[in-house]
Amino acid sequence: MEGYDLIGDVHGCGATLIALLEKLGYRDSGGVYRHPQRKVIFLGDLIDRGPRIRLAVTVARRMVEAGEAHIVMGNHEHNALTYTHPAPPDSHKRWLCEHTPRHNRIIEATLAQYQDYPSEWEDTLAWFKTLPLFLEIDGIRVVHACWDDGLIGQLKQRLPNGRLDDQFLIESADTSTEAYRIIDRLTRGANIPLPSGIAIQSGDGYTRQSFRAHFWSAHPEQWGDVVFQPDNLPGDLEERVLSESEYQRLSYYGPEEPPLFIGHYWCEGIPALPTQNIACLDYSAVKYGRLVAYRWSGEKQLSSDNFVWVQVVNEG
Ligand SMILES: [Mn+2]
Repeated sequence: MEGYDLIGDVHGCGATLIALLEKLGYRDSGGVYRHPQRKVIFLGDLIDRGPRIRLAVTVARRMVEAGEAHIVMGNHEHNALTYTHPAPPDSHKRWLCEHTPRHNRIIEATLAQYQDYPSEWEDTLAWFKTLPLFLEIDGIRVVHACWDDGLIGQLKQRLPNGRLDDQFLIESADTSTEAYRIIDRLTRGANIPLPSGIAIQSGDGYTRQSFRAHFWSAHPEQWGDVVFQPDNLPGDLEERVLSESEYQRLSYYGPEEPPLFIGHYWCEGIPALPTQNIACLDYSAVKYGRLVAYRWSGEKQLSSDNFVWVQVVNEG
């Protein structure tokens, strides 16, 4: 074993995933992509938005089940689980995640593409439920959006291998619970609410009332020190001072920690490292960006020379 190839958010770009695997030297053998010396780690968010969701899931799942890859759960897999899980009888809801227009839209492409394959969809949901929320393996760490040591410690006490059980899934749909705080932070990262009346119209057509904050600034003072998303903050909000409670709610991952790989943040442009021990591999593949991998071979200090990517191919 030489190392791991970590692959960012695929979001249904199944043909592009195959192109990236082939560029990395993986070959289809008996329906499973394999490399003689390496294994893949997927960072979650295989589904939603893109045109070849079933292909993306099938390629990744076959690799995981054959022992050729690992994977962590993304917020879109978690959403799919709560969207399709009935709410407990004592609640006022029908589903754990209510079928609002916004939630319907997020999962629309996935439901459409599995529409004629209901048993495959059920089986896929059952597989999603087995995906761990984090990995610590051979000296690296992997999580979809944010590594928070305190919350991961709490999670390990309840679920030592990081895999959901039904009780935890149900609890995670209730914003007042510890399970919600854990899933939200690990798969969605820290979001800081914008002042009331201010919203961001982001490039993907969604309106956001909060912005995504990162977790690698040792002493952030202003909103601009932690913002991590493609859309700029409106007006002069970059200079707005972080309040004490905003500051206290942030996570922090220091430079002495093991290398960490994340997806989730819709980066744009040429892949770059935010710090020497953190790589974000989500480069907005589905918006005709890049599907990005990091080729890790044991180094403690990451290098931007180890990014490998393909432009999104014609998925039609
Ligand atoms: Mn995500």
